[in-house]
Amino acid sequence: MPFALPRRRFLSLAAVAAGMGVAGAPRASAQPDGWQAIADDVRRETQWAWQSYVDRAFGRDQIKPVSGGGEDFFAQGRSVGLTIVEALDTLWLMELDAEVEQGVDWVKNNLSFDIDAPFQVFETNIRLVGGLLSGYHCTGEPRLLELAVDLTDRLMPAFTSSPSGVPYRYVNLRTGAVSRPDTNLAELGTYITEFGTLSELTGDRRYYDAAKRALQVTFDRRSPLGLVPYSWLAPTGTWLNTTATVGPPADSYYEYLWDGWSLFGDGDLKVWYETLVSAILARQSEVVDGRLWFAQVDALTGLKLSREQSELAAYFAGLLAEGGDIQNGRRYHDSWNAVQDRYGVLPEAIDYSNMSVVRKGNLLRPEFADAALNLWLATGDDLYRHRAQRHYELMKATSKVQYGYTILNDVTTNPVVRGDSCPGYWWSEQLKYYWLMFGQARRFNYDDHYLSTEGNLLKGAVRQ
Ligand code: IFL
Repeated sequence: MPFALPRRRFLSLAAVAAGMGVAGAPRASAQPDGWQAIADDVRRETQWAWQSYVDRAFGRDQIKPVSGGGEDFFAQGRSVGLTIVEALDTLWLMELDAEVEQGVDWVKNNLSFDIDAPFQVFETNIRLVGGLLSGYHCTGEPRLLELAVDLTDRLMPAFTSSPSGVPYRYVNLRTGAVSRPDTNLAELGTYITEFGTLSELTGDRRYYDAAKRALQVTFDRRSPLGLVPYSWLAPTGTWLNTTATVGPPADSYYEYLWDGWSLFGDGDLKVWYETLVSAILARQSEVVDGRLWFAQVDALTGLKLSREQSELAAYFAGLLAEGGDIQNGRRYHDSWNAVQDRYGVLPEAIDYSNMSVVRKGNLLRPEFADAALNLWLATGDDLYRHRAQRHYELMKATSKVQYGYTILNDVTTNPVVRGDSCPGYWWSEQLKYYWLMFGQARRFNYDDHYLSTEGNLLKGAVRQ
């Protein structure tokens, strides 16, 4: 049976036309201007870091950029070339075609998912399934799609073994054995764009339906205040706590409600997004010293439980803008920009009641740049390019080491304290966001595109 969901294009522009707050705003474009020098710099840094990865850790999941070794991400001793898969579409958008070929060749000759080890379903989906699909979308290489289908079929027992349809957290890729029934909103609800893309490409609805069911179960069980706690038990599809947050481990659940609507035109998802986000704005938002933040609250009583704000929550500024609420998106990004002004590189978490640092590291996080890109695309306001430029310069000044870019263990000291790891998402996310904002990305459709929570391009590649 062919997969047939109504597609809806130019959604954000339609939202603008519907009077959602930005009518008349100049649209972001890729016209030549003074940004080219910094775009070239981003491309050079990417090429240099890629070469180090090839020289020192090719095929390993991640490079250790200080010591020059490699490390595994999903399972000890079982690297699956995560960095390669994550980097493919970024390299392609930058027209680094020799590097793309090098990566695709490695995947074709080496990558197999017949692995007798439990893999985290969420990370496997957003990083590997998404990376393979975006690589396929950009290059048209059929092996990438074959591998995405094979891998997703191996993930499916996480959904089909659960009576509620809410997926288990881990699945053994070879045996299909599932584990960790205790899960959370992000890990149970961040599938619909990758699985839906796969359903479109294969004509097999099972993927889309499985992803949507988990969203539906959790939406239907929202609290009477319209809030969804973050901790869940997979087989029963019931809450394990009552705390609601827009940060981890809930974050990308909200993204994928909007994204599923944006990509596939599924009106249910739009209603679910709007219902939940209006409850979040009503119950979780708080203004402190003129800055907008989102508290962790009790989903039943609305009581504020914590004013700790994870850096990862910065994505919400961009999501609000994508969903048409430009004003709150701008305000929330302003709040995070105040943190950038105060500390330079953003710490992993702050207490917004007094702007103090709660967690001192920064795992090369992309969320501030992600939100800047989405706000720039929605408003055309160069303010967001300037903020992203500062983000890039701060990263370069603090994270660049001998063999690439590393996470930081403490951003509050001078000099910063460095770790020795380069997460896969760094290749898929901020390098791409910077490039799209600063460069004239000839291979990117600025009017009609989709970037996943991991920055994977699933729509909008311009292939000549
Ligand atoms: O994997 C990344 C992705 O953006 C996500 N969560 C966290 C990571 C980056 O901080 O959805």
